[in-house]
Amino acid sequence: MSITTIQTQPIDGQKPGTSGLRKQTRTFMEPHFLENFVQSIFDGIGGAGGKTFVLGGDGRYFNERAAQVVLRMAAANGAAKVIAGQGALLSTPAASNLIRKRGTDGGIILSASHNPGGQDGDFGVKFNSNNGGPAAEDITGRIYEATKAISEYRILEAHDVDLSTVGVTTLGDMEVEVVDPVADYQALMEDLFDFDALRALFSDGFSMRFDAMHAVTGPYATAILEGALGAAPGTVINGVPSPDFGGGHPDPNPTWAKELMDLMMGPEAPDFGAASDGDGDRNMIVGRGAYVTPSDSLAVLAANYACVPAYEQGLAGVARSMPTSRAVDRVAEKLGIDCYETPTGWKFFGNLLDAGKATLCGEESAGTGSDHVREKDGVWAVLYWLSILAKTRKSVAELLLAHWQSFGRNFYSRHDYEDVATDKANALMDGLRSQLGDLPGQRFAGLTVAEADEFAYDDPVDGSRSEAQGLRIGFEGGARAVFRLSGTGTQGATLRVYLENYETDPTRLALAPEEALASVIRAADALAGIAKHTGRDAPDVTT
Ligand code: VG1
Ligand code: CO
Repeated sequence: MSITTIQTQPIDGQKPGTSGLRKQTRTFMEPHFLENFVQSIFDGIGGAGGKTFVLGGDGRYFNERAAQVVLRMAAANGAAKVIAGQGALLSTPAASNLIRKRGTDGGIILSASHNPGGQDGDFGVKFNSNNGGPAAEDITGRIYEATKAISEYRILEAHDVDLSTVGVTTLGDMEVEVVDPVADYQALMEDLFDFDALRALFSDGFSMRFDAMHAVTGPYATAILEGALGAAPGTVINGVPSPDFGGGHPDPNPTWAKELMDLMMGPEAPDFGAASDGDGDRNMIVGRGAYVTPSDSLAVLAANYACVPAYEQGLAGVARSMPTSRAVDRVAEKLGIDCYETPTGWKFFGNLLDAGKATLCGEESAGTGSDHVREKDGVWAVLYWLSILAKTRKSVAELLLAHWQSFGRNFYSRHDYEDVATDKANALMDGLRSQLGDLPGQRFAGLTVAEADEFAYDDPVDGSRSEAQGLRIGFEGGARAVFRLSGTGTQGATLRVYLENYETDPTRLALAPEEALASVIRAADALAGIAKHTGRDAPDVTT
């Protein structure tokens, strides 16, 4: 087998976004596109020589082809070993776990996460560091610099590695170990949770539905819920990963997981419902007739830490992304622990978790996780909820109401305007940014602005600063609107408007979110001119 050095040129647009590099699948399949980026990862981390990496992906179209390219390039770049999931599959949290458990130098995850897959969908590549978490901004910055300077890449000429069977083989001088994608992850879950208590819940007749959305969590949820915990066969639906996610959009929210939502809001609803995304790091939680917003979910998990063996000694602290509602802040206050506010994207939690400052983290985009790995973790969140339900034997609706009665309710919604022309989205953000200083004291749709700024984050662990992380407007009375542009889309710009209103009046806790948020929705449009700039009179997706 020989190593070939291929001459290449920088390709525009290889800047990693919120979570790695995401592009349309067809773009990734263009000549040199994947190879340039993979070589730039190796160059950006100071070379692959002698290193060990984890490799896996969410099973979308091009997953296995891309995995073979990464293997040949890792071998040609002198890597000592790659640990790959069988069939090139690994959920993102399972990859994070393997990186940590096996003490590797990092890992490459092939996924565009919640973006649709298939030849006409999206693909993505992400590098995770040796702590198991998404590479921090200094590393993604070096990878991006490498994409702009690249002139050649190295690849081994070889046949495909057989990834279909567990075991150890070689590729050139590099060792390839193919592992069961589920086993180590399941063992970790058994360490964290009381599986006996969960088994007892199911054997007492508790019913649930887990929608894997034809994505990577199918094998994990089936092995853990139906296998280890004895949930009824059929608990996991859409449980076989498919290259185009069954033609669906593997984003677990009320819009894209409509099948599950309809079931949970109807007469045949089981006790509990959950869904996960393409790569298994997101979760949606829904009880019978009760949808749980991700922001509320984080707050409920934090408040009920004593229901899980791994956390019953107490939480070191909690962290949430800036646009996530402040429901968890109130729990932290009551528990007397720190609450950190970070920019959007899981990479910003890494330092807090590594330093032992935070135990639980969460994002409004259906991501919750803890210090057990360095990624958000969908199946983990489901097992955490099940632990609370097993311990309290209350319904989701009862738990939520009790939570709001003691902490107040942070009504919350996110409005997404997708595929907006980039110049129009930028004009909206620039226009709003330029007014920030003058907004306090002004009234919009009946609400008075109390404060307005552009969020910047100073990492309390390494002192790094991340600027321009979203525009936030606080109103008198506690309502808030946040504006930012997505960093995971592949077409045009996606404007995200995050809306929040805080309520403590016991007679108003059960209001419909649209009603409780009506004034802040109007105020957000009035001050940013959403309709005027985008030409849209309603969001494409509301979560
Ligand atoms: C979105 C979410 C963010 C999440 C990111 C990756 O980013 O808002 O909270 O961390 O996706 O999630 P953006 O920049 O589009 O708003 V995943 O599950 O797609 O890796
Ligand atoms: Co994801």
